[in-house]
Amino acid sequence: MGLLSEGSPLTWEETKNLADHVRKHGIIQFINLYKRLRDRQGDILKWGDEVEYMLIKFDDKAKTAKLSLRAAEILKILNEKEYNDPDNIKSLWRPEYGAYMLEGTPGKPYGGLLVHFNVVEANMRYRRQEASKLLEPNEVLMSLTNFPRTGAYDFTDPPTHPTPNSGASKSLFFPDEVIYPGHPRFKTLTRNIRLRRGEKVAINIPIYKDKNVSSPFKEDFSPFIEDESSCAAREDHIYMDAMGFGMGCCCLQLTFQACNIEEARTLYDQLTPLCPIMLALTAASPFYRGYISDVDCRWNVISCSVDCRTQEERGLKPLEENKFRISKSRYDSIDSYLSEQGEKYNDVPLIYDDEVYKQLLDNGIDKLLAQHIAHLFIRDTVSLFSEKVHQNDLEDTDHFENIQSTNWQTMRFKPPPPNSSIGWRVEFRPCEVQITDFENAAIVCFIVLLTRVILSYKLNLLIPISKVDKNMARAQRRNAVTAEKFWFRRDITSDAKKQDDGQPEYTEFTVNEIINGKDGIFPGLIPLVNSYLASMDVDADTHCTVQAYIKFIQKRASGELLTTAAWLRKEVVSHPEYKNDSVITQRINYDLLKKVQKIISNEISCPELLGTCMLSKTNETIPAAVAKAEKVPM
Ligand code: GSH
Repeated sequence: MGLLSEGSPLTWEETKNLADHVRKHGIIQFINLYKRLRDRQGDILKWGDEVEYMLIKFDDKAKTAKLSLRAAEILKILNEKEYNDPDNIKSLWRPEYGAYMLEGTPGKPYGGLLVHFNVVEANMRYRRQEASKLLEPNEVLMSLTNFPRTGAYDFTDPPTHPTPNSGASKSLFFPDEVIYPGHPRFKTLTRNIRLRRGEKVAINIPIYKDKNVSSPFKEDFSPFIEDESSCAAREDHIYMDAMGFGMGCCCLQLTFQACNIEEARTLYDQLTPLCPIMLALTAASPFYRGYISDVDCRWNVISCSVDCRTQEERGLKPLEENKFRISKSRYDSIDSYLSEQGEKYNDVPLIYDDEVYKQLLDNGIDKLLAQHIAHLFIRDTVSLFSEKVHQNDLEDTDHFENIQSTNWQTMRFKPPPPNSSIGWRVEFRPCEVQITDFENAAIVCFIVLLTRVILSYKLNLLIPISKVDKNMARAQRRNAVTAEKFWFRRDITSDAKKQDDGQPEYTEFTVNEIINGKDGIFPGLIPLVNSYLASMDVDADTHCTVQAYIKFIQKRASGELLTTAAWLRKEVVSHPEYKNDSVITQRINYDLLKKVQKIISNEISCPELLGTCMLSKTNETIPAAVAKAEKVPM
């Protein structure tokens, strides 16, 4: 997340009345920036990771683990360093949705050298230590995708209480005090999403039907019997009713700077079919509101948690006040490719305002980019600050960013910010965050290596968008890595013309086949990465580190190592206090997170999750001689 605009939020009524104003000026701002920057060339490949963390507070006497709501206090201290010496910092820290969340990135982006792969994990470690130094005794920073008991009884430190009749969420379970208090964006979004939708958000995730779960599973929400929750809650599902259940989850994101707009469009498209595959491979969130669910990933939870579509837009009522039926939430997978190569795979009907689309075309923007932007702009603003209403459309881009940054999709196509040295970028957003720095570094380096392989070998991974959507649904199912098959392009190495051998362009593979290859049928992404690496000069330490990461990814894909989600499930169901009722009690939660803490601090090993050779040679600094030897400019 970039630096957030600050100011005083307008009321929902005021914001709603300015929706067309924001759209109109947002489009003009995009047109102006496009004209200024479309021919920008020669930016070099840079990239960076973003890790989201949670603060956990243990009570060893009471045997509880709760979310500690001190992120704002800690962030204030972390940000001082940046404020005092912005050019010499090794990390950047930003707020996120939860009052218990922190987002950390490297102080500077990494570049094109292979040796940069050797500093990723050390920098992640540095960040974890830097923030951890500011914690109280028994407080721990964890990169957990979801806290198992969010919204269950007594889940925060200090204790908080939901306010179903007032406030931003009006949740039965998620108190407003658990929303980050230091910036108005988060509460404003929460309130406006609920008000725009016309009712609370409704998240229903299938419960894991262990043998002692009642059938049907139905919770009693009294005394809120008349509350809309009793209608929205579905049988055999874990019901949640607040944005915090979704946006309170943590993830691992990557941003790439491309050398020009064309390369950015190629990367955006080529990484799209990998989103569901990487979601399945990084699955890490099987627990919600103190229950074991039947899904392994956060994706649909967040999607429903910010679903601001009205009943008309969701197709439940005829269109009267609203303009469009909209098939997806603002948080979902992308709906169209951007490169010429991708055009023929855009098989999902795109909703947009014809006038906006035409205005973009009339200003020299090509069809593919115009429809992408017009489609993002079917959304209303859900957060507007009084200071930002009137802007200079030739210089400012806040209205464009307002809509762009609340379209939370698997991929994000990012124009250069005004007056900066930053080029066209793409963001890769599906991955769930893992428990250890080793795992997160492995995933990050694997994805960056894939981008190099895609660009150098001119790979083509494209499949129809509708198939990517199908894969997104499959990726979230329990044990998807080993149990599911995913649509994937059959021949990714030869170009489409040469490929006309009468066979279908895409077929279904397991994650193992996609990552490790299938004899004589599919080369596998890792073998391609390895052949790319074999052609490069790389120093011994970086080689060792990258090989450890690659082996780890291979084993996760083959099922030899458990996914984080599978490991978390296993820990809970084998706990002596577990009663086969899919309930995660305070004690089970405490023991689970204590174990996570010991894994992070290397007090215990966890070979079923991490393997036995998770030793990288990661290093905080790049030796000058190594950088020079790679003969690539720093
Ligand atoms: N934690 C999220 C996930 O697991 O996918 C991603 C982070 C995110 O999208 N955060 C929201 C946001 O708007 C918080 S409301 N971030 C700023 C941005 O995306 O520009």
